[in-house]
Amino acid sequence: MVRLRSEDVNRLKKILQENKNILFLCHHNADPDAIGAAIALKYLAEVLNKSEDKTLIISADSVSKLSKNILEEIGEEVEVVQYPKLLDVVFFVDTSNLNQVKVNTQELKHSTLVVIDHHKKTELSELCTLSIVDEGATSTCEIVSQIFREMGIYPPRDIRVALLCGILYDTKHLKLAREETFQIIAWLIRGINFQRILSLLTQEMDESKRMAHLKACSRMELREVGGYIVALSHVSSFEASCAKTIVSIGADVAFVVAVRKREGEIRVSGRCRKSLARKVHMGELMEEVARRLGGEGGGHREAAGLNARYDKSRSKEEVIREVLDLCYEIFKERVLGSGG
Ligand SMILES: [Mn+2]
Repeated sequence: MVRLRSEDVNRLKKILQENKNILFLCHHNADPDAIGAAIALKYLAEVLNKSEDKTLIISADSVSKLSKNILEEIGEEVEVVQYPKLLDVVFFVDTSNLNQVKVNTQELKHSTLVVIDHHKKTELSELCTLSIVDEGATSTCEIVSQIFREMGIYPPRDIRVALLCGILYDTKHLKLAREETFQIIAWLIRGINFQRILSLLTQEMDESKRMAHLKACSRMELREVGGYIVALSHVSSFEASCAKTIVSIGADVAFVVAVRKREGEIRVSGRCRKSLARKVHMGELMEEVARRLGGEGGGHREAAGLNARYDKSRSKEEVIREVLDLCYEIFKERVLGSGG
C-alpha cells in the first residue's frame, strides 16, 4: 500500500472540513494526473464541508490536450490563469516545486499550504502545513485514491474516471504499474469500461508531426558500424520525435538534424536502443558533437540533443551533411573505442 500515515489523512480531513475557500493548483501544462487528482480533491472538499457558500477552484496556467478531453468527458472546469487569486487554503497538486506554477510567492504566506505529490520532495514541502508526498507512488492520483479509501469514501463514477485517467497516464498505460496500482485500479473501476479510459488518453497525432516522421524516414541514410545500424536523416521540425520513431522501427541509433534558417539555428536529436546505451552515452556524445559545432548539447543515455548556430552564408544541404557526418564519426569513435 501507499505509505499513507493516518495522522496525515486526519489532518487533511480537518483542513477540508474547516475551510470553504480552497484553491487546487496544478503544475504548468497540467497533465491528466494533476487534473485527475485536483478534481478528486475538490470533490472531497465538497463532501467534507457542508457550508453552502464554498469557493473551490482548480487552477493551472495551462492544461494539456489530453486533460481537456477528460474535463470535457466529465463536465468539470478548470480556471486557466497565471497568478491566480490565492484562497485561504492552497493545494499544490502533482507539483513538487514552486518553479512549476505561476504564483505570487509573497502572497502565499497568507494561506494554509498543502502539497500532495509523488515527486522528490523539495523546499516546497517545508513551506506547507501538510505535505503528503510519496515518491514510491506511481501517480498523485494513486495517492489521492488511497486517501479516499482510507477515509471510507467511495467516489462517484466521474471522479473515479478522472483518477483512473491520471493513474493510466502516469504509469504509461500500466507499464510502470506496481502491485498497489492494480489493487487501487480494481477498487476504482467498478462499472467503468477500461477501453473508454484508454480512449480518453489517446489522441490523433498532428498532421505536421506525421509528415515529419514520414519525411525523416524517406530521407534516411543507413550506415553500419561495429554491428550497429546507424540512421541519419533531417527534417525541419519534430526532430526528437523523428529520431525516436526511427529507433522504434529498427535502427540501433538515429541522428536527425533540423536546420532552422529563420532562427539561424541547428538542432540535432540523437536516440539509441537501450542495449546500445550501455556502451555509448548519447548525452555525452551530443555534448562532444555540440562542442565541435560551437553549440550546447547533452541529455540522457538513450536520448539527447544539441543546439548550435547556423552560419547563414552556407547552404542548408552542406550544413546538414557536415553535421550528420560529424555525428556518425563521433559515434564510430565511441562505439569502436569502447572495447566492443
Ligand atoms: Mn504525476
